[in-house]
Amino acid sequence: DEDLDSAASPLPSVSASHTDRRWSDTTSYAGKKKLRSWFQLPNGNWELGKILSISGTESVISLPEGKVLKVKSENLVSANPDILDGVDDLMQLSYLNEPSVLYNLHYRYKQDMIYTKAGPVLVAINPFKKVALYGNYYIEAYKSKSIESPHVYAITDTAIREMIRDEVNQSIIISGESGAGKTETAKIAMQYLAALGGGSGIEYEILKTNPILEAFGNAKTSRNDNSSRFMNHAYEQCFLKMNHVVSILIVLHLFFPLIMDSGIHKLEKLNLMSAKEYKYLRQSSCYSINGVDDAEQFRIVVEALDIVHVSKEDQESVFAMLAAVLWLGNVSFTVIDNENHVEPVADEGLITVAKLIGCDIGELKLALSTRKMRVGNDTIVQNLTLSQATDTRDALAKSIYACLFEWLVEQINKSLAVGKRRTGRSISILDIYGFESFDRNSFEQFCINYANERLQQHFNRHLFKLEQEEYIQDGIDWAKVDFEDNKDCLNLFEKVPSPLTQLRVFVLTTKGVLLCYIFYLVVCHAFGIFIQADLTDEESTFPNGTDLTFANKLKQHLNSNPCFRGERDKSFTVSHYAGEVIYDTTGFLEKNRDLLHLDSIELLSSCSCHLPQIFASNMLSQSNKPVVGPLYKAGGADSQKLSVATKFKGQLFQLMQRLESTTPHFIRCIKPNNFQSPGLYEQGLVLQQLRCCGVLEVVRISRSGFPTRMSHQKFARRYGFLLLESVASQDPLSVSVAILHQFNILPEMYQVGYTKLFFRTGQIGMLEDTRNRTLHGILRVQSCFRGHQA
Ligand code: AOV
Ligand code: MG
Repeated sequence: DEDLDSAASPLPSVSASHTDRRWSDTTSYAGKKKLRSWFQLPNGNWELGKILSISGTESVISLPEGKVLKVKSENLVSANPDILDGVDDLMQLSYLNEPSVLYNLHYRYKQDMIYTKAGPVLVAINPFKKVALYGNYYIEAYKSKSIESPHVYAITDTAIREMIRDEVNQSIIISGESGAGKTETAKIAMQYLAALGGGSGIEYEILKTNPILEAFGNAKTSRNDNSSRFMNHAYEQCFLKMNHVVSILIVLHLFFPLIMDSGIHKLEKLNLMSAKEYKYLRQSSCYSINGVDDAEQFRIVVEALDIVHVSKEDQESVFAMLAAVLWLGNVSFTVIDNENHVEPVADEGLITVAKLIGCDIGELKLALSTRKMRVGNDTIVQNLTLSQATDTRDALAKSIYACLFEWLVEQINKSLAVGKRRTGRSISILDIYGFESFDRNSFEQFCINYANERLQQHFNRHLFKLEQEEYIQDGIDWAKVDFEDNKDCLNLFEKVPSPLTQLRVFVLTTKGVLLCYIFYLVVCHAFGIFIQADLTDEESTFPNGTDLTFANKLKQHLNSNPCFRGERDKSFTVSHYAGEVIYDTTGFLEKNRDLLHLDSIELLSSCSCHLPQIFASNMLSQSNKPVVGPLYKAGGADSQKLSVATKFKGQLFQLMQRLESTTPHFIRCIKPNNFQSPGLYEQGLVLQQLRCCGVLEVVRISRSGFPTRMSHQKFARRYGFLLLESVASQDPLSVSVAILHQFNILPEMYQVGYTKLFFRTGQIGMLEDTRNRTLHGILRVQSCFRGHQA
C-alpha cells in the first residue's frame, strides 16, 4: 500500500514558473501518507503534524497534543524528515519553505546555536543574553578549523584566508533591523581579526577606539539602547598579520544625528548647561540610559582619544564643536518686517556659538538670516523667513556634527594606519541598516530601502558570478540559470525618464523683483540618476513645492515602471525585492531640505578655529566630487546646495564602488522579539525579517540556479538500482542520464555537466524519498520472505 507504484510514476512536478514564486515549495502532497507536514494555525503560526490519511483533495492530519484535523491537502506544506532537524545550513533542507526554515532556526536557537548558514549567507539570531560562543577558546578552534559550525569567526576566518589566497580585498556586509545585533556582530568579527594581531598592541588600539565611535555615533532609540545612527561614515583600522595588513572599515550609520552629551558638562569653558536646557536634547526627552554612567563614559572616550593621538588641544575643539551644535539649537529669531523676514536674537545662544566656533557675531547673524544669490554678475542678498532661517540653523548644526564625526573617523584611521601598515589588503566590515517596512514609511525608509536594493543587487551579482564560474567549468548551459534581478526597482530610483533633457521655467520672488531663471536640467550621468532625489531636490528648491505636487510628479514620471504604483493622496507603493512598501510623501520635502547653503560653508571657512575651517574645506571638496551626480542644477550661488537624498546617493555610490572591488561575505542579523528578551522566538517577526533581509531571497536565487551537485559516479551508485531496464553502457554518465529519464525529471530541473549533475533545489530530496521508499519496500518484502521460510 505504501505507494511503491509512485516510485515508478513521474515525480511530482515542480512548477516551471518557479521564478515568480517567492518562497514556496510547490511539491504536491497527494499520496504521501505518514509524512510530517506543516499546517498553518489561524494565528499564522505553523504546527508540525503527521498525515494520517488522504482521500481526494482532503487529508486527515494529527497535530501535537492529540488533535486530529481534516484539512485541504493543498493547505499542507511539506516538512522535512526528522534527520534534517537543526541542519546547520538551510540549503541541506530537502523542502525549502517558510515553516521549515523557521522551525530549523528555532530548533537551533533553543540550543543557543544562534548561527545558521543559508547557503553563502550567515544568519545570526540575537540571543539577548551572553552565549558561550566567544573568546580565545573558540577563536583558536576556528583558527585551527577544529570547529566547523557556522559562526561570525568562521566567516571572518574565510575572509582572511581568501584575502591572503586571492590577494583581493574582502568585505563583511552585516545587515538587519535595528536591535538585531549588527554592531555586536561587527565587534565579534573585529575580535577575531584583533586576536590574529597576536598581541602587537594594535588590536588593543582597535578595540579601544570603539568608545569614540559609539559615543559620537550612537544614540538611545526606542528599539535599541545603543543604536548606531551614522549611515555613511567610514573608519578604518589596521593591524599586522604575517606581513599582511588588514584594515577594517566600519561604516556606521546615521540618519539624523542625535546628540550624546556624555559628560561634557565637565568642561566649563564651553558654557554648558544641563541637558534639559538644550532644545535639541529636549526633543528626545531621554537624557540618560539605564546602567550608563555618563562620567565614566566620558573618561573612556577621552582615554580613547588619547590612544588615537588626538591632541589635548584638538580634544578641546572637539568638545567645543559639540557644545556649539547644542547652543545652535537654542538660537532664536525675531521678525523684522511684514514679510516675515527674521534676524537672530543676540542672546547667550548666539554669542556662545560665535565664541565656540571662532567667528564674528555679525557674520553668524547674516549667515543664519540671509542668503546670497548670484544673478548674472550681481549678487543679491535675500532675507530669510522664519522657517527658512530655522532650516538654515538646523542644517548648520547637523553638518557640524556630521563633519565632526567624519573628522574623528579620519583621526582614528590616521593614527592606526600610520605609514607602512596601510600598504596591504583590507577587510571591510559594513554595519548598515537593513530593509525597513513599517505601517508608515517616510523619507528615511525610502533612502534606507534604496541602499538595500543596491546591496541586494551587489549580492545577486556576486552569488551568480560564483555559480557561473562553476557552471562554465563543468560545461553546463549557463543561460538556463534565470534569476529575477532587481533592475526594474533600481531603475525606479536611478533611471532617467525621457526626455533626457528637460526644460524648466522657474520663477522666484525676491524683494519684489521677478527673476526668471530658465535652465536646462541636464540629467545625464554615468551612474544614472537617483531621479527621486532630483525630483525631491527640485521640489525642495521650488518655493511652492508641496508634498502633494511632488507625489503627483512622481506618479506622472514613474507610472510606467512595473515596480511603482501611485496610491491615493500623497502615497505611492514600491515593489522592493523584499516586499511592497507604501511610502507616504508627507514631510518628504521637509526632510530632504536639509540644505547647507554656501553662506554657511563660507561662514565656517572664515572662523578662526581650526576645526570649522577643516569642515568647510571638506564640504566644498565633497560637493565637487563627480560621483555624487548632478549637483549643479539651478546655476548661481544656489548650485552648491546638496539635498539629503543627493548626498545619500553620492555616499552610497562611493560605498558601492568600494564594495565592488572586494569579495563580499554576508551576515544577516535577526531580532527574534521586540522586547530585547532572551529565549522568546516569535515566528511572525522572524519570518518578516527573513523576507526583508533577503534570506528568503538567497534561497529563491539558489532555487533558480542549480545548487545541488552530485558527481556522476555517486549518483549512479546511489540510484542505479532503481533502474527498471539495464543500461547498455555502464559508464556513470549513461547510468545517470537513464535514471533522470526513468524518473521523468523535467529537463529544466537539472543540467548534465562533464563531471557532475546539477539540480534545482528539492529534486534530490524527491529522489531520496523514492529511494527510501523502495529500500523500505525491499526490506519489507525480504522480511516477509524470511517469515515464510521460517
Ligand atoms: P544593531 O546594531 O543591529 O541595532 P546591536 O548590535 O546594538 O544592534 O545589538 C542590540 C543588543 O542586542 C546589544 O546591545 C546586545 O545586548 C544584544 N546582542 C546582540 N548580539 C548579541 C550577541 N551575539 N550576544 C549577546 N547579545 C547580543 V541599530 O545600531 O539600533 O540598527 O541602529
Ligand atoms: Mg548598531
